[in-house]
Amino acid sequence: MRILSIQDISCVGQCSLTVALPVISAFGIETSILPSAVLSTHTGGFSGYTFRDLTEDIPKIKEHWQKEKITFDAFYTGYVGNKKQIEYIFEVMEATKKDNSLFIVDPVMADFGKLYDGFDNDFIVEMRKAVAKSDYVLPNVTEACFLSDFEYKDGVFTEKYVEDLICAVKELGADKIVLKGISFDENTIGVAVYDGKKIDYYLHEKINRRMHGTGDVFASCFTGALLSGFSLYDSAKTAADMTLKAIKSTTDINHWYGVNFEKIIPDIVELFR
Ligand code: PXL
Repeated sequence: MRILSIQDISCVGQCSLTVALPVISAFGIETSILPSAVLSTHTGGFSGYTFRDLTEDIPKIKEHWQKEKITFDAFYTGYVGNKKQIEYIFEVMEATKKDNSLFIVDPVMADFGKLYDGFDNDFIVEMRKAVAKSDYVLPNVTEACFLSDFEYKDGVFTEKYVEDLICAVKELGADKIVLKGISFDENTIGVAVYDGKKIDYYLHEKINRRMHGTGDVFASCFTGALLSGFSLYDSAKTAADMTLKAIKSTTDINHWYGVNFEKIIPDIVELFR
């Protein structure tokens, strides 16, 4: 079993590949990487970060892999630096996929009602194509709204709002959807899991603290669990539990830029003991 994770390297910041690589590896899964860019830090809260765009390396990397007959059982994409990369990612997948390789898309681009630095409408249009090709898509509510042109609402939702939003993402061509950041009251938060037929919820305690990198911890745990044979619902539940534990492990109030996901690595290893 070998997976390819495609996202940036933020040298400091506990996100993207510096999370995916250790977390998925802890599940015992060989994790290859395709860095979309190298940044000195992530873009959420630091200023003056460097950004080395690796777009033009992608076709050359693909050609080499093709020559070496390297293939992957699954692809997991996260933060992608620009819309051209999405097109290149499709080419990489075409060249290196097997008959039944899985495509997991975390459409990283926004949170709390706002696009991250550097993203625009053209990027959203391109990301919709990735969602349409995906087997599993893992948006937060903001990303789901941008992708499906749905009205964004903050805070506590109604079931009708969540169901309509999932329907709107499904209309983009998504197959299975895990919608993150669902809350029906002040004290709980969790995920809505759509398996193609019905929606199930997994709700847990809500920590009232905005943290960076939690989406990447969730997506990496989800991917690791799914590829380890967990069901869709159990993968989402495991990912939510692990993410909550990583948040709770981040006890230093000044540690604002990420979560101490390192503390969940022993739990992941323990899952398969
Ligand atoms: O955690 C998502 C993420 C990944 N990579 C970079 C980011 C962000 C969120 O801000 O800036 C570079």
